Amino acid sequence: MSLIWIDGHYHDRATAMVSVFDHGLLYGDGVFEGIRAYNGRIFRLDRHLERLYGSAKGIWLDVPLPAAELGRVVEEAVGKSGIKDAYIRLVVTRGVGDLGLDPRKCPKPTVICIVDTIKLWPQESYERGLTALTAATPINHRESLSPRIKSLNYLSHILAKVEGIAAGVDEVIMLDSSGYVAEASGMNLGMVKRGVVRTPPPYAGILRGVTRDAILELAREAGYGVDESPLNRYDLYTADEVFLTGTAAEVVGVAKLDGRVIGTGKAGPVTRDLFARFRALATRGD
Ligand code: PXG
Repeated sequence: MSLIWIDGHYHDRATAMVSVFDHGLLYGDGVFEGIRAYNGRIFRLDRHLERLYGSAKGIWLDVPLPAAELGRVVEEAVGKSGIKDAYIRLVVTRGVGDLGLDPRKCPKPTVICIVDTIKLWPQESYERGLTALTAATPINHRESLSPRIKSLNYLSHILAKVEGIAAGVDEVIMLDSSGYVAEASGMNLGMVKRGVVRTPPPYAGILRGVTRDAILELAREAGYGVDESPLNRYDLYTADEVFLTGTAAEVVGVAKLDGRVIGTGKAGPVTRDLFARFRALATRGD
């Protein structure tokens, strides 16, 4: 079952509709967030709202209600849904306009909150680790559509994902147009070398993941070294461990990349430790 709030009204899956003139549909003109609730408690809602409003600002879109109010909508929708372990999708589109691009023709942004159940990778993926390849499709150039903006335009990530599907691997690693490692199709990337957790910095042109930030905090707390600096494929091939982080998957290891076995070829000890720490944090509710 899912519960959907659109501009102040609740719907179920069958009745939740938006106009074909909505610029979110016509042009991918909008922004979104993917959020999780653990046992009814929403994980880092403030961080997600901050990123949503930042993404909206980045595309010159005024969210028609303050962040605190939208936060209350999310809390209420999760409560009403009765779904304790929920996946929440917030979407703000430019709204209904005409068939031209001009955003000024869209007087009212559409605001959507979907509360649904969550589907995870099977347990064995966490133990075995994922297979991955480097996609030929680069991430969007950061001066074009900034990867910091979580926009409704996911085509480059989807095209990368399609490359992975065609090759029969679980995930793809995307590079920027200079060849530096950016992120996976819907997850951030980290690696471990000699006990140091390394990950590309946000300025490298990645989405600054809420899970990524939590993992870096947990890694520091646990006494691992943390290094945010650009990575290339050689760094990943020779890493002791490579892992991916995201709201849906949490923390998952990469066992094989571009045919190279990473480390011992299964989810490594630091990855498993960070996963356990993340689980404890998320279910504790901070
Ligand atoms: N990078 C990108 C490009 C993302 O879309 C992340 C990193 C991880 O960020 P968080 O804040 O979740 O730690 C995301 C996450 C999916 C899916 O199906 C993932 C995302 C959005 C939509 C779908 O895997 N976002």
